Order: sequence, then C-alpha cells, then structure tokens
Amino acid sequence: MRIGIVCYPTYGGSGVVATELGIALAERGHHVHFITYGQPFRLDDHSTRISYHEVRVSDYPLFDYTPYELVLTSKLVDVVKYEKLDLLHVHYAIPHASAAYMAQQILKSEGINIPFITTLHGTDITLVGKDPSFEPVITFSINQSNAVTAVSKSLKEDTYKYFKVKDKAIEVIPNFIDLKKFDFPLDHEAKLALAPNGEKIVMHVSNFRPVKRIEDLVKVFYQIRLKTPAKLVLIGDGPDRNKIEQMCRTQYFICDDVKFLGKMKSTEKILSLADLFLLPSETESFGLAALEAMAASVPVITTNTGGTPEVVEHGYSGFTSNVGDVDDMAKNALNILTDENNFKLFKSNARKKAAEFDIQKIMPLYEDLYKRVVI
Ligand code: GMT
Repeated sequence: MRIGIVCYPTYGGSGVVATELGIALAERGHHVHFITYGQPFRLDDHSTRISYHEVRVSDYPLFDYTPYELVLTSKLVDVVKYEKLDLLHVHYAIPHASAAYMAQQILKSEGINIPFITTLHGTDITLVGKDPSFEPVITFSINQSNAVTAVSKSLKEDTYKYFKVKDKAIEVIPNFIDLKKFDFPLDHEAKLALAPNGEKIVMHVSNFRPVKRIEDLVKVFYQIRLKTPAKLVLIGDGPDRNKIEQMCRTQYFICDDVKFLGKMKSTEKILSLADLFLLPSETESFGLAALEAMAASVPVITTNTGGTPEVVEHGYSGFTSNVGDVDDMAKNALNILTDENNFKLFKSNARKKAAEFDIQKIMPLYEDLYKRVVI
C-alpha cells in the first residue's frame, strides 16, 4: 500500500507514534510518505520505502499568521496525486484532519478518490479540542473521516462526550512500543554516573507542560528522598521547567539530587537506568511515556484519570492515585522502592504489561483498518 502520514514532527507522543508506525509499515513492505513541516525527530536514517515531504511555509508581509493548513492541504493534493497514494493517515485532529478533508475534496473534483483516517491522540480532544473556537471544525472533520481511531477507550469516550459525533464509529487502537528495542545489557557505568552511591533513580519524561503537573513530581520525590536515598532524573523540556527548577532550588533544597538532562531523541537507554517512573499528570489520553518505561522494566506511579489506568495496571505494574494526591503517590513509590522483593516483582510485571502493547500485536490492527478503508 502507498500511505501518506501527517503528524507533528516535534517531541511529543503523537509524532513518536506516527513515526514508529510509518517505519514499521515500511519494514512490512508498504511505501510510506511523511508529510509535515519538519523531519520527524525519530526519523533518522530511513529506508528507501520512506519519503519525507516538507511542507514549507513562506513569510508574506500581508500575513500576521501564515495559513499553514492551506499549504499543508496543497502539499497533500500534490503528494497524493504524484506519488499515487492509496490512503492518508493523519495523527492529531488539529489541523490535520480538516486539511485532509479539504485535500480529499479537491482531489475528488479531479476524479481522484483518497480516503483518510484520523487518529485522535489526546490533547486535540481533551484540551485544545474543547476550546469552542475549534469545536465545529473538529466535529466536522471527525464526521467526514473515512475512519477514526482513538489511542484509548477513555479518549474514545471523551470524544463522544465533547463532540457531536455519536453516529461515527471510533475504533480503539492503543499506542505501542517495539519491545525488542529495549533488550540490551544494563550500562552499569551510566547508572553509577547518575547514582554514585546506589541511590534509587526516579525518572520522568515529558514536554513539561502544565498538564503534566511536574510540581507534584518534585513534591513526591521530596517525600521519597526523606525515607530512602534517591535521585530524580528529568528528561525533556518545556514551559514549566523554570518553575520546578526554582522549587528545587529555593523551596525544597534538593538540587544536588535532581538532574535535568533535557530533550532526547530516543529514551530506551536512559529509561533502562531508572528504578521508578513518575507521571503525575492531570490527564493523559494514553501515557506513552509510561508504556516506554514499563517496556524498560520500570514500574510507574501515575494518576487514575484518562487512559493511563488502561496502560498501568494498579497494584501490578505500578500504582495510580487521584490527581494531586502526592502523599499517596509517595507512599506507593516507597512501597516499591524500599522492599526488594516487591521491587523485583513490579519490575517484571511492568515488562509483562508492556508486552501487551508490543508493535507485533498492534500493527496488524492498523493494517486491517487500512485494508477496510481502501477497498
Ligand atoms: O500531551 C502531550 O504530551 C503531547 C501529546 C502529543 O501530541 O503527542 O500527547 C498525547 O498523545 C500521546 C500519544 O498518543 C499520548 O501518549 C499522551 O498521553 C497524550 N497526552 C495527553 O493526553 C496529555
């Protein structure tokens, strides 16, 4: 099949999922065309069955806001026509689904039929999507999509709750990881560099946006550290980084035990050094970062809202608490970290739970959907 994938190329779960999906599809013999404004950050040396088409937006003095969506639409028309695509798969509703719809209509007027699938990822529905200024466009483009998928049951329910799309079937196809990418020997030297005295390593990976509640992360870590030697390692960057740097420096005085490593392209290596993963988000439609941690045999402490409880099994591969209940999160973290038998059990359960989301299990669900939509 010849498939066009539209996604955000920047650091973020939806871009990661779209890129890994495209790479895996190409490995299975499909021809994949990424259409976006920047090279997806995980798309390095790609196979000859993958092409990348850059959507170049030029400045024009008349525009205070350059209409990216229109340039994307024109690019979609061009790529579908000249690369003879069978299907467009757009990740994140805004503005990709409406651009795909418009491209579809333009191509229809030229006698070309191109179906498009929209995959909803989370904030396109739960945060951004609820903004009334986007609502009519999202509702319309969900209804017009040839198929719609959501990354969790919770996101599917939210979509029905917030948008007038009750007659549209939404299929749940969960996010995935490639388990074999997490199979390598532990780098003892790197672990020692982060925790020279064998302290427990608590880790977090995100884009540090307010929805991640990283201030809770600091509060939980502070309580953990009072009871057991520990280090906090933070991967990523974003708007709330300064806030928590200040919290560590001037409120909790824990700077010596907190390391900010910044953005990383892939996280398998660094996650393998962790003993516990913390994700205290307000809500996550799925929590791909938690799944990646579990694939690296790292138990997860997270919240019980959104789709994370579908990924992290409470009392098995980690624990889920009410949003903001830092005392409960700290108690659960210590339960895992301070009892060696428990720790080993949770580590092995985390890996077992992650195996349910291995790419080998999830990829056929997408391929099956593609076949149904293209015919
Ligand atoms: O919110 C983010 O961190 C970015 C956003 C995205 O654009 O990738 O993440 C959403 O999609 C991911 C991939 O499906 C999910 O794993 C995240 O849970 C989801 N984020 C939220 O719902 C807050």
